[in-house]
Order: sequence, then C-alpha cells, then structure tokens
Amino acid sequence: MKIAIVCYPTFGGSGVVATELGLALAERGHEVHFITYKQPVRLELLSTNIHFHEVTVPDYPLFHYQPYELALSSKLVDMVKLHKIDLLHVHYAIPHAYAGYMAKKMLQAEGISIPMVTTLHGTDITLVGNHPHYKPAVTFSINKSDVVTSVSESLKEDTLRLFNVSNGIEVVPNFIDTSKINTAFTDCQRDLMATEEERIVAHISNLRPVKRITDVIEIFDRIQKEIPAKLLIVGEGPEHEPALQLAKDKGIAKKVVFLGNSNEIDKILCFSDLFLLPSEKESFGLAALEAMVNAVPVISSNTGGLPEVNEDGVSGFLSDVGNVDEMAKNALSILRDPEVLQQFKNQAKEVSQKFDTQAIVPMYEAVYKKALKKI
Ligand code: GMT
Repeated sequence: MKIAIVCYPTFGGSGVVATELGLALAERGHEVHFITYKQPVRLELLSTNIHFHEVTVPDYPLFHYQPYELALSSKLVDMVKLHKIDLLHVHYAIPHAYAGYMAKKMLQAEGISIPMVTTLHGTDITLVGNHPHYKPAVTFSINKSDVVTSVSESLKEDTLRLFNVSNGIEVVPNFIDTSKINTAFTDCQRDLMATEEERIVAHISNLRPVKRITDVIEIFDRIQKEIPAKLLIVGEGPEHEPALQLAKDKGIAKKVVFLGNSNEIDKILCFSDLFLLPSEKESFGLAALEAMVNAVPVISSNTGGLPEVNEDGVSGFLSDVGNVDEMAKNALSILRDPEVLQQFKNQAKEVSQKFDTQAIVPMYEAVYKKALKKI
C-alpha cells in the first residue's frame, strides 16, 4: 500500500508514534510518504520505502497568520497524484484532519478517491480541540474521516463525551519496538550521571503545564530526603524555569539535572531506576511505555489512559493527580530495597511487551483495509 502520513515533526508523542508507525509499515513492505513541514525528529533514514515531502508556507507580509492548512492540503493533492498514494493517515486532528479532508475533496473533484484515517492523540481532543474556537472544525473533520482511531479507551470515551461524533472510533494503542531496545544499546554509562549509591529518577516530556513538572520536583524532594538520589529531566518547554526555581528554593538544584531535548532517550533510561509522570491529563503516556520497555518502573497519576499502560502495583504505581505525598511514598517503596526494585524493573518490562510493534501495527493495517473499502 502507498500511505501518506501527516504529523507534527517535533518532539512530542503524536509525531513519535506517527514516525515509528511509518518506519514499521515500511519494514512490512508498504511505501510511506511523510508529509509535514520538517523531517520528523525520529526519521533518520530515508529509503526506497520511506519518503519525506516538505510542506513550505511562503511568508507573505499581508498575512498576520500564514495559511499552513492551505499549503498542506495543496501538497497532499500534489503528492497523491505524483506518487499514486492510496490512503491518507493524519495524526492529530488539528489542523491535519481538516487539511486532509480538503485534499480529499479537491482530489475527488479530479476523479480521484482516497480514504482518510484520522488518529486522535490526546490534546487535540482534551485541551486544544475542545476549545470553542476550534470545536466545530474538529467535530466536522472527525465526522468526515473514513476511519477514526484513538490511542486509548480513555481518549475514545473523552472524544464521545466532548464532541458530537457520528463516526465510530477504533482504539489502536501506541506501541514500541521492544526488539530494538533489547539489542541496540549496550554501553550504559551510569557512572557519568550518579554515584553507585544514588538512585536515578527520570522524567521526560515537553515540560508543558499539563505535565505538572513542579510535582516532579516535589516528589523528588521527598525521595532525596530519605535516600541518595538524582533527578534527570529530559525535554524543553515553558515549565523549565518554574521547576528550576522550585528546585533552587528547596536547596536541591545540584541534584536536579536538566538535559534538554534528546533523541537518545534509551541512553538515559537504561540507567534510570524510576520514571515520574504525574500529568494532569495523558491520553496514553508514551513516555511511560518507553520507560517500561527499558525496565524502568513508573510512578504516575491515574489520569486518562495511564491506567491502561501503567499497571498499578505491577509496572509501578498510580495515584490521584497532585497527590505528591503518595507518589513519593510509592516511589520509595520501590527504590529502597534492591530486590523490590529489580522485581518492579522486570515487571515493568514484562507489561510493556503487550504494546510491541508486531502486535499493534497489524491493527493499523486492518484499519487501512476498512478505510479503503469505504471509498
Ligand atoms: O503531551 C505530549 O507529550 C505531547 C502529545 C502530542 O500531541 O504529541 O502527546 C499526546 O499523544 C501521545 C501519543 O499518542 C500520548 O502518549 C500522550 O499521552 C498525549 N498527551 C496528552 O494527552 C497530554
């Protein structure tokens, strides 16, 4: 099949999932065309089966806002015609589903029928998409998609609750290539980051308010009062400063290391003992799954799709949003005893296996077949 994938190319779960999906589909013999404004961060190699087409938006001074949707839908039309693409798969409803639908209609006017699959990722529904300024357009594009998927049961429920959806929604969970993690990385340089006695606690995100980074600091503060520990924060975003300030106010700034954005999170997770994800909202929590596959147990909130990923008492623990005392208590119950830590590490890895690429990608292929039948 020839598939066009539209996604955000930056650091962030939806772009990562879209890129990994494209790579997995290419490995399974499909021809994949990424269509976005920059080469996706995790897309390192192009090949006969993997193509990237850049959407450029000419900067015209008359416009206060440059019309990206217009440039994207025009690029989709051109690429579908040039490469004889069979199907559009758009990740993140805003504005991709909207632009995809416009492309579909333009192609239809030229006698070309192409189905569109829309994958909802979370904030396109629970935060941004739900805003009254966007809601009519998001509802319209969901209802006009040939097949809609969501990354968790929880996100499906949120979508049905928040939008007037006439379409069915299929749940296709996020996934990870567990084999890559098992074999790819061997030189884990733990000693660069901490001493032998210190436990390494990690957090990876785009440091936006929804991730509650100050809770990460609060939890870590309680941990480091009891045992020697270091906190590694990976990612960049607006909560960097408030988190740094809180760490300074608590006198623990030396124990908190901000590493910025990284393409090599496996190298950080391989020596991490615990992962913190106390988010306000999380449709799935791909970062938690990435930690688990690297045998890092997860202390998270119980919001959204997190309970579908992090099994309470098995791969880590779940608590109510903001309950930093309980999160710290649970963290210490794992970190204090090396045997308990090892047990949770094994269990975290075990739970992650059910989200392996080999199990989930065929679900997308089945979705594509269903979408093709609709045109
Ligand atoms: O919140 C993020 O980290 C970025 C955001 C995105 O749109 O890229 O992530 C969303 O999609 C991910 C992939 O499906 C999910 O794992 C995240 O849980 C989801 N984020 C939220 O729901 C807040």
